[in-house]
Amino acid sequence: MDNATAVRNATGSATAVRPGEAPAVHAAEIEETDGFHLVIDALKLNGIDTIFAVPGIPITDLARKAQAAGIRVISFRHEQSAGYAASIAGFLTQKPGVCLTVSAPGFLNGLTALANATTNCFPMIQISGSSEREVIDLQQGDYEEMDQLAIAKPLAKAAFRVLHAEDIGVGIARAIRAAVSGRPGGVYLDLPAKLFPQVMDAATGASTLIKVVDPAPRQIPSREAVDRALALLKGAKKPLIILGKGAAYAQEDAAIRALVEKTGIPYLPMSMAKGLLPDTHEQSAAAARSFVLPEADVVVLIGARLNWLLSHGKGKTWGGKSPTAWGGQRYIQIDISPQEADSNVRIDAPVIGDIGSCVSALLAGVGASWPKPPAEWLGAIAERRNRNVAKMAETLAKNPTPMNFHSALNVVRDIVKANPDAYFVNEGANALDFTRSIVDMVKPRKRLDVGTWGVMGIGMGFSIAAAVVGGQQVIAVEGDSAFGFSGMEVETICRYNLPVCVVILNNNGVYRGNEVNPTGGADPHPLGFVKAASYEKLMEAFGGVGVRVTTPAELRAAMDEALRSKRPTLVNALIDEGAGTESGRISNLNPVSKKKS
Ligand code: FYN
Ligand code: ADP
Repeated sequence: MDNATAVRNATGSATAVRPGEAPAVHAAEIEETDGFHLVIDALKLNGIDTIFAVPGIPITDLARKAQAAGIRVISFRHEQSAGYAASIAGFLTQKPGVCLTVSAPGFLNGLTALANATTNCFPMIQISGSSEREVIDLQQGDYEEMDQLAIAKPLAKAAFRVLHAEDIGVGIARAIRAAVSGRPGGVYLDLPAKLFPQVMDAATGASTLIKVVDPAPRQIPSREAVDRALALLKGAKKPLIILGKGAAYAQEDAAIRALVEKTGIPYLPMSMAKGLLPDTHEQSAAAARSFVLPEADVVVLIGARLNWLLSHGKGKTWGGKSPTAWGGQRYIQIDISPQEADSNVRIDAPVIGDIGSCVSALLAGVGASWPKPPAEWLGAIAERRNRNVAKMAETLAKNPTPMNFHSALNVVRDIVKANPDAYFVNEGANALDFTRSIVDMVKPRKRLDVGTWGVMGIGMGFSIAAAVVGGQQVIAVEGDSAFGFSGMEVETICRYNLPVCVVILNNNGVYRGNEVNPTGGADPHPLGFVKAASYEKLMEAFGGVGVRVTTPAELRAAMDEALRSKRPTLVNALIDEGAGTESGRISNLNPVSKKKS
């Protein structure tokens, strides 16, 4: 049918319409719909009420009409931020976050976020417009020509393309199921430009839409798996529970807390699982992390993978410390993905199912006679924890000039403690690592950070999404380098008047800002930025509040006012440019040449 689009009239017979041509109107047609409206109706039918977008060819009118239809359309300055926003909205709500991008370059900009969502197990759908299939496939040089589906496939949990309006309902249903069922992930949905103006009668169109029933069905673990796990756990002398962001995602907070408390087992939260139980909980072993990991004999992983963040269960260490041999632990792993077990070391007792069902099944086997962990184990952890906490308190009490990470974060710690409902976004290297151990979280799913990849650039996208779908104040603590990746989105924050307080820990560079060009040449050092840059003016440029601070007292006053006023605020906290180590706590991953340059 050469360069034409099949459309259907009220009788269901197909006619051909060339691009730009209005479809023939038949007297019998009462009401028509088109591809634009079918996409919107399918999303709405499935409870998708927000889209994170960067409008342009060919999805401009989709964004416009989605807003007109009552979907909240949050329009960004760059697709990567829109994608990060969608992915964290998915994490917070268990509904796929939807990101809308234009073809080729916009698609590629969003793809980093889609890949990051897949890596982090966040449910997200990137819907991208694309160019003419026929021209792309013959590589004839179309506007923004790219075989987007092929490129997205290896980076997404699933990828689909819809060519005909009558398939939109199925396409969106498949995308939703793929994003949220089993292990959640990023899904790509390719919608070529020619799909949107395809017309069909409204009643037929409506009948093609699918409301997905039970999109993330419970998966019940087998009795044998649960019994095997309980038997292993019961015999443990040094048990440890590790809570990962899968546990936070599952929204089974009460069951998880009951399991931890009824067994009396110490637990370690991974970064985004902080607050699942309050960090102040007496069973938290966070402040004894490097002690409990090698020492534990039976480890229960709940929604956490034995990846690099847990040194693959093999005891590689970080931060230049001498290698601590660990390994030989026995593992119980609760996960929805049956393929996760044995990915790094042997898993003795995999418990496969959704976290709620698995934890409840284990809990049912933990009666009043359940043996509490041996006192020596708990005592050794308490001793190590108390020592680390006391050392930390000493460091935080100092008030050096200039301000450093610790004296600034001491203020942030107090303010987060006083505002437990606020979302807390965090990225950087030192700005991430210091903050993670200094700032306690007391509520689940409040701490949102760089996740599995340690990705920089999530800051403003995550902040915007948290404010939009969470409806709460957001505090974002950013390294000055990290902020640069998404800084332009402060315009978006101001445009939507969101209660976001960005705090930049500004030490003039990547890791720190005091290195100089060894050649003595005019170029700055590759890790250095403009000294004492006025980031606060960026927020002022768009009508928000910008504050420049150099002392903890000024930082406290600025943050207090931001949270009181709820206005978009950027606090530029100038700290010691020599503060900060290479790559923060993971310097072992950053090879350094021994040869003098
Ligand atoms: C933790 N700690 C504490 C507390 N909480 N001390 C006192 N009080 C409290 N509340 C201690 C903890 O016991 C550790 O000391 C130390 O602080 C650090 O804790 P952390 O951060 O939990 O542990 P660690 O070893 O750094 O964790 C490893 C890691 C982590 C890989 C999981 O570094 C991480 O999540 N890194 C992400 C890095 C990243 O993605 N960066 C972005 C790219 S940056 P000890 O027990 O004495 O060791 C590009 O360059
Ligand atoms: P962390 O980085 O915090 O350790 P990971 O992202 O490595 O966490 O691990 C999350 C794990 O949680 C993944 O293996 C994923 O399959 C699992 N998961 C996610 N949602 C659920 C769920 N509802 N039930 C069970 N497991 C889940």
